[in-house]
Amino acid sequence: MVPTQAEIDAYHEDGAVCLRGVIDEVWIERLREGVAADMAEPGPHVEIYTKESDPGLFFNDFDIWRHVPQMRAFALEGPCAAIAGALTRSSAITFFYDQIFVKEPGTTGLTRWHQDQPYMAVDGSDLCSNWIPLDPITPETTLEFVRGSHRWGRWFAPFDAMLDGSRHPGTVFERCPDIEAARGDYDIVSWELEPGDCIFFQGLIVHQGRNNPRRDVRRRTLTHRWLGDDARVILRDPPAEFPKFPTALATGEPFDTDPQYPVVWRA
Ligand SMILES: O=C(O)CCC(=O)C(=O)O
Repeated sequence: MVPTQAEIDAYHEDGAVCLRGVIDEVWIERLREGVAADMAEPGPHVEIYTKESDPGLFFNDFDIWRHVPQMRAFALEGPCAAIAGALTRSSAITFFYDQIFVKEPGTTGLTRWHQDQPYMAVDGSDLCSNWIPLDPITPETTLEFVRGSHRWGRWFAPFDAMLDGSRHPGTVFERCPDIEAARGDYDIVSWELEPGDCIFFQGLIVHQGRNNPRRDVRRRTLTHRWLGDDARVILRDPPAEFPKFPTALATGEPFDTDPQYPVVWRA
């Protein structure tokens, strides 16, 4: 699948674009198997945000491709790296990591308004994520974006709202405004999706993942983080949350000099 010029323009202008029918049913079924395998035997960094007494279950895991073969095959051989390459107009795409968000029926865990890139030791504008639903997504369960916010030139402090509410203690980032309290002031965009559809978005766009108040459908989603031409390591103090696994890379280096971050696509 090659994005159209209009889709490439939307990615740059809006910061997020929804591409329809880009992942076939065979991949979707393998990814569902991959989620089940990871939930049965999660990786070392898994986080469960719901408490025993909460309704539903909010399960979040990272770097699943390292221990689940279906996730590895999809990351390295699936269609998303090429799409990220076209959208970022890069000559090569390096795979940073994958992440799953499972919100079982009745889960009240919002993934609150945030930017992704401040959580990562990544500098540059060619950090591109994709969000792949494995269940139908409706307005109440979707991912929402503040259109064009990746061009604000602002970096918002990471926070651990879902675990303990703590915020990044450094001073390099400013605090994210309370977008939820003033939704009408922002140009918020979202889509309804079917399995096979995929949203691609830029690393600095402000976004929020909704709950799963529905009783009849699970909300299983898979995200990949792709690094295009200008992405470089930036080490901050305190260190970024990602990468989770240690690396010897230094500020200014491209990620692909560490084999943990394979180049998976070239133009
Ligand atoms: O699915 C969600 O709730 C949040 C997803 C997200 O924030 C991301 O993939 O960056």
